Amino acid sequence: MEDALPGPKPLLLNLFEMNCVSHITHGLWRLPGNHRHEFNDIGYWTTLARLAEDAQFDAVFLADVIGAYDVYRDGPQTALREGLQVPSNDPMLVVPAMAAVTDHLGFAVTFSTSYEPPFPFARRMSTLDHLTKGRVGWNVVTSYLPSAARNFGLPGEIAHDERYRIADEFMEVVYALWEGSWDAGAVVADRERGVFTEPDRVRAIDHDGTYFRVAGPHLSSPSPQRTPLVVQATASADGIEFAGRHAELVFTGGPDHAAVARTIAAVREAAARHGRDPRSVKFVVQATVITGHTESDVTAKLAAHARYDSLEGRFAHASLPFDPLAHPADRTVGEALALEGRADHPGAAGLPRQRTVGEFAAAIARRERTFSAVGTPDAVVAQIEHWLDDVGIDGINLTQHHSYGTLLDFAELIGPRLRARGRRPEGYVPGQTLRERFGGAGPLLPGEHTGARFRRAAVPTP
Ligand SMILES: Cc1cc2nc3c(=O)[nH]c(=O)nc-3n(C[C@H](O)[C@H](O)[C@@H](O)COP(=O)(O)O)c2cc1C
Repeated sequence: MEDALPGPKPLLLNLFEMNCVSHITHGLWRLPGNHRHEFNDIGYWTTLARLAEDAQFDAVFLADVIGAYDVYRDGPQTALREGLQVPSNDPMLVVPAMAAVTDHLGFAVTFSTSYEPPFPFARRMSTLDHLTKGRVGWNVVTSYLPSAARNFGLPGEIAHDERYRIADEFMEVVYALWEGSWDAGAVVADRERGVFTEPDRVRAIDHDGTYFRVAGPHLSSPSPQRTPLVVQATASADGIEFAGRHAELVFTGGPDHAAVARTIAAVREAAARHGRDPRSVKFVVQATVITGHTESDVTAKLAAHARYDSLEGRFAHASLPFDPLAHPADRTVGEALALEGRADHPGAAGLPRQRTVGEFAAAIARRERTFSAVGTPDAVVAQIEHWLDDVGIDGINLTQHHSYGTLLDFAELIGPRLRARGRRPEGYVPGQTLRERFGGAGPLLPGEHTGARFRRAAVPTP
């Protein structure tokens, strides 16, 4: 008998969030009926989580930054006025609220390896993994804002390659704590003998490295996944190598589909070099979906977005080292930079100096996301299937233009069509950890993963 044909490739589906009013949709917090400004209220998060679980999303993916955007116009004023990722709150702290009102929804939380030490972070993640019964992932980032470095006592940003060296050692420490410090079965909770934990099944890690010295033992007992699902946001050469060693899910992007396909191939090659199954690494991209019952519904949504979109928010988010609004449109970007004394600013390196300021600003104003599906539900589904089958991504982080409208539109118009076409599962698998949801064979890191080397040989039960 011939092997059965494989079914259609399924879509991994995350809702993209940030604990702030304006994440990546500049100015749209003002859209009528948008609840984004309620992010300080725990009710915003519990409502969001319930809706996301009703819509059978795999996870809420929480981005984060640890400094204000202050390059544009030499200060944080524009970011503050626009609500651009400031004010913003800690992403980890909203997870228990969302977990308490859901049973299946996962949570991928961003945390940077560059500034805060690994020991307390490992404990916080273990706590979340326990409280959620294994529904958390960690989006490993190395950060990119110079302002973040200054918040942690450094004069400026750490060089890109060094950030990744720190990140590698950070991973060694947390793997040792999560995978190696406690044996399975160390906690016996034996009332008769008065023993809660068998002391000889827990040990120090005694890490003594270039950037960190951590004694251990880990303070948390092993959580359902031990190491939470390792996610990483990257598109650079250093990042690709790191992803090959560590990432189980890569959040990536690029200027076009071909660039993203190249990154996917490069990470898979790096994973194979590190002895891992290249197909075990999955890829998600940030995606825009704007849909409605009819073409005119879609047109109306686009018109509302155009009305509220903020160009200054986009400039501040892009950390432009000059102000296009302060120059005549026919001046070149190079001339504008020189006039502002910014020709040698690090942020000016990739700017198109020959273009006029007017053309440059217009390009930023109409900048489309690399993955953008706008139209009737059938057209959107066809686009998503093209991304899965032809570009090679595995899933999306859905950009929210409107809370909770974006989610409700997807739930009503796109989710059922994806399920009918075999692109989404029919419901959740009870008790599944986030690692299993994203393709893992079990709740723990696979044996060939870099982190599994930190496991101690199983101790036989006496
Ligand atoms: C798709 C994508 C999403 C990212 N999201 C975040 C984020 O939420 N917070 C953050 O500090 N950095 C984020 N980063 C940047 C990372 O911090 C990364 O360390 C930075 O150096 C850019 O990645 P790369 O240089 O390895 O491509 C993101 C990067 C990419 C490519």
